[in-house]
Amino acid sequence: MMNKIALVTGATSGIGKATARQLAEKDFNLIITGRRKERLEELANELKQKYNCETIILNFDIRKQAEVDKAIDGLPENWRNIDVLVNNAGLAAGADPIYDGLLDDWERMIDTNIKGLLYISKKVMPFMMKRKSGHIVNIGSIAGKQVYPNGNVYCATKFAVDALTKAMRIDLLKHNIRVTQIAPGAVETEFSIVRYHGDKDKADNVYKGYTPLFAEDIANAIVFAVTRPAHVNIADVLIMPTAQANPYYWNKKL
Ligand code: NDP
Ligand code: 8X3
Repeated sequence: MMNKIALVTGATSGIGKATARQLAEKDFNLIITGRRKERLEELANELKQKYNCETIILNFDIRKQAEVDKAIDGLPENWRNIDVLVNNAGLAAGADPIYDGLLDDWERMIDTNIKGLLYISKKVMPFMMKRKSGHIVNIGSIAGKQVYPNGNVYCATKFAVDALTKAMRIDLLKHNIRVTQIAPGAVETEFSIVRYHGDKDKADNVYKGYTPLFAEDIANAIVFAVTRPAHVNIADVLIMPTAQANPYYWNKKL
């Protein structure tokens, strides 16, 4: 029997990369996406060597609908039987009061976290609907459950992911497609370096005084969700470090 196929967006780093590794370990074949092509190539080689995993690399910017369409249209026929879509690619850009926010940051977040997720889902859902089978996992955030100071537009994009997850679950119900949201708190990845526009000191500061989550912790939850029996849908999982109660309350030892 053919191995299952998972498409993981944003697999060049952090949660997406850890998820690709753990799915390969569970015998999935993988379609991995991102803008940094060399990283995708390195990961594909690693997965082949360690797990004998067949991998297809799709190198595109998820904000560009034409690039998304071209990449998915170019998939070989037998790779269109995608069992699992992990909508992970995303970012925060900036952490300023809304009146100081940069338009470019806002547009990057809206275009990636909301529109990018929609573009790729629009292309993959028909494959799943045709087979009356599939599982979509959207990576939301604690920021999509509670708004916090200076989180404004990032929080709005993750509230949108929360809403889209619920909406997908309703509309895809009759097509037998499972929809899961995994909503992490603080995970140490490249996330904060991106958010603070490359300022490593500011990024490091986010994870000081406590043990944050690691990308592998979130990958564990994703793999758990997508390996449940066919009649079980893990709908929504909020995961935080033990030292975080919500966006406001922390047990930091500084
Ligand atoms: P990383 O910065 O480590 O990884 C982000 C991934 O998204 C990279 O692979 C990046 O690939 C990809 N990506 C970003 N923009 C684009 C784009 N325009 N086109 C294609 N791919 C893109 O961060 P995380 O692993 O932490 O983030 C993954 C997801 O988890 C995001 O949706 C984030 O919002 C969410 N999240 C993260 C939390 C955290 O604390 N870290 C907490 C809650 C949610 P490349 O740059 O190569 O294109
Ligand atoms: C990332 C977690 O708390 O920085 O989504 O918004 S947080």
